[in-house]
Amino acid sequence: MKKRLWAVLSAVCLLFFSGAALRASDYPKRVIFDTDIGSDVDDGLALSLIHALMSRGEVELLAVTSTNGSPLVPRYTRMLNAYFGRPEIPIGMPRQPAQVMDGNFMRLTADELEVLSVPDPSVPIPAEDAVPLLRRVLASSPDKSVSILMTGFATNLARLLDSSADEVSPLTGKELIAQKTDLLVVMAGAFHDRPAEYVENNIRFDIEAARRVAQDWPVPVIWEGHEIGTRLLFSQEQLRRIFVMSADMPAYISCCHYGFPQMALWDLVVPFYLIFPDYFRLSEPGRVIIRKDGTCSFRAEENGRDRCILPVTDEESARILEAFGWLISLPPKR
Ligand SMILES: [Ca+2]
Repeated sequence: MKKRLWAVLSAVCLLFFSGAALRASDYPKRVIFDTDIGSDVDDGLALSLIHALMSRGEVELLAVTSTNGSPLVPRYTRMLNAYFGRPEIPIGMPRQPAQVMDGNFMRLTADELEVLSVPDPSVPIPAEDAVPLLRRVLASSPDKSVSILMTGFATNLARLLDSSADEVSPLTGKELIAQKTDLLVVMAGAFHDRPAEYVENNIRFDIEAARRVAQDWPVPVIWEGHEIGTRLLFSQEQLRRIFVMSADMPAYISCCHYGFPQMALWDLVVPFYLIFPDYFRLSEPGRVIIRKDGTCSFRAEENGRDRCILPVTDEESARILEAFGWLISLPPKR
């Protein structure tokens, strides 16, 4: 009898505490994905992972904004969204991009899959100017309801921060971010195991924008440094096994066209962290400093806005890769 009572009490406690951790109002998490998709293959994999989280009811993707100004980006992104049955997700592009990178794997993958995924490829792709799109999405969202995920350089987010009041909102960009978002998760910088003069790509491609975001972003920021993704690798052989039941997925076909024997999975960490933070260990609170030459460092500070993801151990890496594999090979709901 005692045992049964204990079991009932334990179940009630479990329900209570899990309910506290996972309030219904927290899910699905509303996200904006800001990316330099096409510069490397892992942005597309990260977008596939977001779609899997969306199919599981954990995420609602409000918009994809690219900092890569390549004309291939809207075509590739729409193909990927359409493959998962969501061709209507708005796509934003930077006016006067800081960088244009035509990853050929985008063209090859779109050539192969567009006809199968997009109902009518002749319909113009609804890509629009990124900053007005970001402002519109934020202005129409409830307070503190949006998390922003950044896996490219910071051009769009710095311009959003500097944007003025307009017809969609009387708030400045900084006020909108403070009112409507709760968290920014960023892949940028390097905080462990790298020489002090190292400049990470997502900072190097637009140093001023990265400095602006690091200095003035008004809500908490989680930083994934370069050292995290370099310990999260898939080989082509691992990918072949992961996608054995779903070899027609854009993520797999993109990796085949990309052709590198090994892929580091920096950008997947960003959406994965948002939903599964317990897979990672974080630094104490502090502040990320980005210098004029693009080098950066983290300084511990009481009540600091920032935290860095700590380098993953071999055991943590194995668990995270296992979860990545399941998520990116999850077929769309038909
Ligand atoms: Ca990226």
